[in-house]
Amino acid sequence: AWTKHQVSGFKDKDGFEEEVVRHVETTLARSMFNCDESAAYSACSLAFRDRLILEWNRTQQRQTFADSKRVYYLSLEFLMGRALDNAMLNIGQKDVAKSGLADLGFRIEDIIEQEHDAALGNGGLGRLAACFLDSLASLNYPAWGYGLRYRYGIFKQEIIDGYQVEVPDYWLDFNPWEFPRHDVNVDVQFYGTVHKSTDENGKTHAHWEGGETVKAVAYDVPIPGYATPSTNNLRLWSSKAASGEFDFQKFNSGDYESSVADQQRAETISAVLYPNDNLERGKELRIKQQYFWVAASLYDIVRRFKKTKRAWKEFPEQVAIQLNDTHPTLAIVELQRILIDLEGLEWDEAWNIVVNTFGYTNHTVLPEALEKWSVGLFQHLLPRHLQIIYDINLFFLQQVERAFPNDRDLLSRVSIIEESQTKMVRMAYLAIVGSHKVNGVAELHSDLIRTTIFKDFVLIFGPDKFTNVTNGVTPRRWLHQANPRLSELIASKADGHGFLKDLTLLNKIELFVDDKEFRKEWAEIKYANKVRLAKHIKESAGVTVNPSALFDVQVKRIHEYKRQQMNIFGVIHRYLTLKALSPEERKKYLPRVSIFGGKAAPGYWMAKQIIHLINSVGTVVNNDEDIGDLLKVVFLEDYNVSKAEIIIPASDISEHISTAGTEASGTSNMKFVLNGGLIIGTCDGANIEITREIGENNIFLFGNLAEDVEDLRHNHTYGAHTVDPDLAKVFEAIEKGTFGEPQDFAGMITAVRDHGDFYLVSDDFHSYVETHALVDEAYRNQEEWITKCITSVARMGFFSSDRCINEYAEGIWNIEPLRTEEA
Ligand code: 26V
Repeated sequence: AWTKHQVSGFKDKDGFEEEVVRHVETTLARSMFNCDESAAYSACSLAFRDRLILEWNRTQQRQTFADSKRVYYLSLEFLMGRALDNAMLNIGQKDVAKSGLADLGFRIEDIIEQEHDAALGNGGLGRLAACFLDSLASLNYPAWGYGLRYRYGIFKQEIIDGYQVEVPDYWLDFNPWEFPRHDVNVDVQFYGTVHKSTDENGKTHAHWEGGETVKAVAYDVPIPGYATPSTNNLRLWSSKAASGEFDFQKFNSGDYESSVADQQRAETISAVLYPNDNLERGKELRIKQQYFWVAASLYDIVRRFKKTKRAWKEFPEQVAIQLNDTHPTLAIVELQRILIDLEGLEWDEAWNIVVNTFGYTNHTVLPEALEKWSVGLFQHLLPRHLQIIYDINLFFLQQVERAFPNDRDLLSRVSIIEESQTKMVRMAYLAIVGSHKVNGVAELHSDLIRTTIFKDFVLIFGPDKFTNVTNGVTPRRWLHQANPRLSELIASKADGHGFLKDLTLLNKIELFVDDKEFRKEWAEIKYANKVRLAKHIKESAGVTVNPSALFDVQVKRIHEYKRQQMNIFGVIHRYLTLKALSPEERKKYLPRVSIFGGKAAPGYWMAKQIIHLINSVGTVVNNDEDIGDLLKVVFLEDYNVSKAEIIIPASDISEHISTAGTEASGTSNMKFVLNGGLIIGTCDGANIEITREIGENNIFLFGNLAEDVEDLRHNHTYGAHTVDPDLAKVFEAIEKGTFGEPQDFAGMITAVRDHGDFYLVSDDFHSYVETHALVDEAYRNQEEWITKCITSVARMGFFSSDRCINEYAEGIWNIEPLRTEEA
């Protein structure tokens, strides 16, 4: 029945083919006789893009006409992955394309694979933003994303001799999914000075004269909803020199080189995505990116509001702006500046509007990830904004002082300005003070921010300002697209594909948990997905793995808190155990493939050491004839969204083993379970809610709890700290040179043994190893294992990003979906 409500697609496969041929012959100016896969990809994308554009325009018109409240999602990262497959599925015409392409002599999978990932993000935070865009469009919310159009996305990772090497990701060569809007551009100011003047009424006015202007040019990306005509917009800003191609003044006066240099400096702003995840370095270019993007986006939002000719006080009834972490916090200051300096509002009236407009999502409690910018840098780059920040802080501290008189300690703890050697602006505090809601991304995480890093603010503002919205993932990409056979099997038992729009309908499959035929097909699909991954492993890493072995996967950014080092130590422990057995005893062991993937930040020395150890262990173990298929260790190069779509559906067990209290949510944990894989994990982030939903018999939890971490760390520093005996044997083997030059891995060992084991690797190691033994045991009983998998999938309905977006819409944005014409 929903076919009526979707993007008007091609009439049939012939209609599709005609469009592809037309694009090959006209847009691409090629002949069908030399149409290779790359040209077929281009033409196919252009054909689908044409279908989207019409609905995209209609959606924008509908939203303008309805004149209802819009939400703007400000994120420096959108980890979109590929667009073509997603567009075909959301429009509901992948079948048409498949048979049309077959007629033209192509396999649809080969065509899909031609596309370069749009990798404008680091990891979980950026992928969450992409899932949110999919849900916002699928649920018909009037919503825009705003971000930066980086020329280089996250670097490509190559593994050379076991080491990570970074290669630039130039992805814009041919991108049919973006539309340059050269007519939509904004001049953004930097540096300069502030003058004050007094008018006839004695009121002072601030005027900021910028010292440098950079032009922001809009590039729009259509975001198709699933089974709906709604097609939303993602607007990405690209930086350009303000005076056009060249500064003709300089050009004419013979200063050609310096005019080129000016141009390049301007273009540098949107040149590259910062590749650190969870580490803030306070670089000037990074804050320039932030202000550039925030200023352009707010100008655009305000311009759109002004067209409605409403009074300013109605702004929060028309506009909700969500801050994805503190990266866009300057938007709070910029809106206040626009209202008081440019629009002439009084401070209090303006501030009221600002606070009611913004919501702030926190994504980490790691202190090294919390943004702080030096006051000096601000003074230089954004002098007027610094004044406004000081005023915001002054009024806020006065409010605190009135409510808590004579508590100087409290005042200095919550001040937006940190009075340290180098004075710093604490961006998270500014975001809290300037927003009406602050949310964490999983229950434990939201509790932690309320009781630790932001506890003073809970006291000041009351508990209602702080809330939880547990993350979710889009079932369109992470089930239907990544695992089409499983999606079909579920549809056959759940009355069709309705679960892709209401994921709680997955519960219908629990009725079939004992259905022989269903279970058989379930197992066959998992096996086929493993065969596909095995093929990829062979091609990319050169390792032959047995698809019948247990596939144990940890794919995510490499970070000490995520504890890939504990995983590889566990693998070494398994290897040593196997080696010590007789060939007869060894046969009783369950064959296992340990699969790793993930990027290290280029400057993160310890993370790079971890990658090197994983690869070195792989080289030794994979070539040990005593071991054979019993253990293989694979590091998959260049983990990204499109690789995740192959890896996740092939997992038997995946690792979500962060030190308790450090992983805010995790979202791949949800994707793995949704694809019929089980989890080994700590009581951290969303693992806790996953356990509550699927039942504790269906998950392998281990390790210390968040509430005990502080004491354990204290003991490491002041008590007797001995390394777990099994872990000590692992260290011994590394130090003997079993996996190559011991010096190469010394840092990983000293971190645990001599530097306080901050991430509790030793404390959790025993329970980790024991729990892996339970995994082996459980996997031997395939019947029970499959029951666990089916039951878990059936109970994953809660973790859809649709549920999550509905919670934001109701609890934070106060917006409603827009009815589409047919609805
Ligand atoms: C990001 C960046 C990007 C580059 C420059 C420096 C810098 C500093 C801090 C951050 C914040 C990263 C926070 C983050 O990625 N959090 C992750 O958010 C996911 C979505 O909510 C969540 O699932 C992960 O657990 C959490 O680590």
